[in-house]
Amino acid sequence: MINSKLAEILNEIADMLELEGEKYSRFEVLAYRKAAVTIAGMQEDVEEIYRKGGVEALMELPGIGKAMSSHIEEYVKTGKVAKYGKLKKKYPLDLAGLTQVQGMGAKKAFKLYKLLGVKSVQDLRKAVAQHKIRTLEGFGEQSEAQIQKGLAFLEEGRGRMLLGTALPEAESIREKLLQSGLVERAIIGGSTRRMRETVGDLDILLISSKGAKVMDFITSMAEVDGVIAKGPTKTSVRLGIGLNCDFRLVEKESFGAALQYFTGNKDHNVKLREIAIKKKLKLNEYGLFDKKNKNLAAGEDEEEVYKTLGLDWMEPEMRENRGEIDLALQHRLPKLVKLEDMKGDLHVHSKHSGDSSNSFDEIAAEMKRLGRNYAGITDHSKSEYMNRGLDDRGYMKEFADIDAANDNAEGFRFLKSGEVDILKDGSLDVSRKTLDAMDYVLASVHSGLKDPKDKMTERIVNALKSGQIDILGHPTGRLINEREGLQADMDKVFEAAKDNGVVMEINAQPSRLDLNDDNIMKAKKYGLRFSIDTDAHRASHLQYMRYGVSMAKRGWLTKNDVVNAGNVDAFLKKLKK
Ligand code: DGT
Ligand code: CA
Ligand code: CA
Ligand code: ZN
Repeated sequence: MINSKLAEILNEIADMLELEGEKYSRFEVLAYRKAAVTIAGMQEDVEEIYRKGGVEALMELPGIGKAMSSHIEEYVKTGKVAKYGKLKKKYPLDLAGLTQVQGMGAKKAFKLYKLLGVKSVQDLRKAVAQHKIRTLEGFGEQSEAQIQKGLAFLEEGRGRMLLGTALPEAESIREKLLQSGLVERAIIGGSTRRMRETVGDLDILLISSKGAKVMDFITSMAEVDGVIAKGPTKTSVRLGIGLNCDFRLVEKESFGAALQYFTGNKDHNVKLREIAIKKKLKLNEYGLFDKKNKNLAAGEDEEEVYKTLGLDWMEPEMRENRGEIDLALQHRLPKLVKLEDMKGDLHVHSKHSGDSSNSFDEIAAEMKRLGRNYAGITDHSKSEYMNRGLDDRGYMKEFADIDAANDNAEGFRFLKSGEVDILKDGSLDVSRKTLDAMDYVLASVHSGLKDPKDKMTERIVNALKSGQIDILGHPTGRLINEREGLQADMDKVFEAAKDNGVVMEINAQPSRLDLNDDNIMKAKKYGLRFSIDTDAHRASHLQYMRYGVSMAKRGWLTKNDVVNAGNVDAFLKKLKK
């Protein structure tokens, strides 16, 4: 899948156009950024779209016009974008890498390149270590410390890729393998199957009677950049998107055991193996063997492995050795919420405010396609002036439009809401009257994310206590691999939420996944309820629901814990409670 590489190129073009200054309008730069966001957020391969429907099909994508589609066509055909190459000669620094450092924009990066010759993240690390930045004009000690912090944060997430990037890639590789006619089964295992928020490498299990041909097919795939190891049963490759992928060929009679083993995680497996040993059995990736070396779990399903050991089968999301094995032994596993339970989405942006291109029609059509039948429209409030957030009049006008849309929409319901900013003192950015006109209120913190912990805690707790909030949006404000998010005493936040009946959001954007699994478990202990929302800014984002549901599963949530798992009447009734 070329999406993430292409998005990176378009983004870097935008960076370089910005550096070019007045020669290019803000509008042009924005066009590249918009296209990059669209492409990076797509679950389908743009190459496929182009091959099936040509430039016309590309131009139907939001934010993709004539210029962008011709860049995509060029990239598919030649593997290059000429405009990128030309600009790159003038700006020979790794802007994509450098701008990943928190607080580092293209202009700052270019300045450091001109002054110190910094071309890469590695160079930047050296410059910081040698304290070369603090003495530069316009930088100083504080700014050097900030860059250092950004680098440390980047290091933490190094080599781990967002699930939202890794999973579509894995699925597209799996699809190609199945279509090749060379394999009978292909299953994605490892952390990707467990739906961890980030993935270290992909693990794909295969059954095939044409082993050698399969391995040749794999190493010749367009997605593959380099071959790390190639053997009859195991091949490891480096993918172009910057991730490794392990392929393992498995015998039919070992498939269930292999799938269990390669799904992990490691600690879960170790614990399972101990249980086997206690039963005088041997568990490994080939099977579950008794003393006579007979395979007791020689099926294609991993359920047999669990059953034979006396455990109930459990969903991969639970397999993190956090107590799930004991529950499975006692046949007390929770019945986890499912993607199909999700009938509504309570955090959806529309083009009534500035950072979204969704029309109501597009939202309804895509959600119906996905089997959902109601959407809460949550456009930003006025403090988000960059996104042309709405003032009270703006909301009232939007609510009138929602009434009209509901009159026309068949089998679909829009709810009136807003993503209301929680201001510094914990008050809300919208008048009481407007809040009263909403079906429910979603409120989030978007500013001052670096404020000290006690100040931030007070701000959020004050907002929760106001009695005006129904849902707290993306509660920690983190962006995985980009920024840590706000610092708050989550115990105090959850306590205040419980006292005031506020629902916690699980934001399903792949870079947010906020709350995360640990916080979900913690919040559930406080007796809180949750909403799982896509925070869609484009219709294609509505597909992110699966990441949010998996995060909920990783936090062991059931359908009952989730206010929008079910129809709209059930949700509105739950709100009143
Ligand atoms: P990742 O790739 O870091 O995101 O995480 P995983 O869980 O995909 O880990 P990976 O790719 O190293 O290994 C895939 C699975 O193989 C892992 O989830 C469990 C199993 N596995 C790996 N190493 C061991 C081991 O030393 N012992 C046992 N019992 N299982 C292992
Ligand atoms: Ca892995
Ligand atoms: Ca692996
Ligand atoms: Zn937000």
